[in-house]
Amino acid sequence: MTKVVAYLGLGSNLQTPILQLQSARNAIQEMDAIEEISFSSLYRSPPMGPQDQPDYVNAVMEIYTTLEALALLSAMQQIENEQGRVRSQRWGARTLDIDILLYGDKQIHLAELIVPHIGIKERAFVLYPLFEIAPNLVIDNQKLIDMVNACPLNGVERIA
Ligand code: ROI
Repeated sequence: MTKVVAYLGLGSNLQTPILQLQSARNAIQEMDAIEEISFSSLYRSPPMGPQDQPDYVNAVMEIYTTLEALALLSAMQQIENEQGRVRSQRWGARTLDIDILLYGDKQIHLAELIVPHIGIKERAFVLYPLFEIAPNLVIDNQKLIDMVNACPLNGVERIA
């Protein structure tokens, strides 16, 4: 089985977000088909989208996985659901969101999964934690550091 390096973006703004992320990290670590390589600091970030919702806590996790991309996606959705994720309003508050940001250097264009994740470039709450743990990444021929330098922090701050 080949081991792929993947990056996951985690976010929560309900039900004690820091605990949501810690519990998601534990659940991911416990999977046989996944091995944690690194986990970024936690970052507090103002909501992107509707502003009448609490601030988010975001982080990025680097893993080895033997799961295919779609199997990884459904495993992450299962963890979201186990932690009480309810999909109500588009871009609304959520207890837990786990996005596949990168899956090796694969380009995936399926209805249910687009990788590299489309939001990476514009989202400070993804770029800054990703840069913290993988400063030398190149995504679609563009250096991550250049994306970071082109993206203002927009209120994102590392939680001490
Ligand atoms: N905004 C922030 N700051 N962090 C998120 O993780 C996040 N996730 C989302 C939307 C609703 C787009 N806004 C977000 O899905």
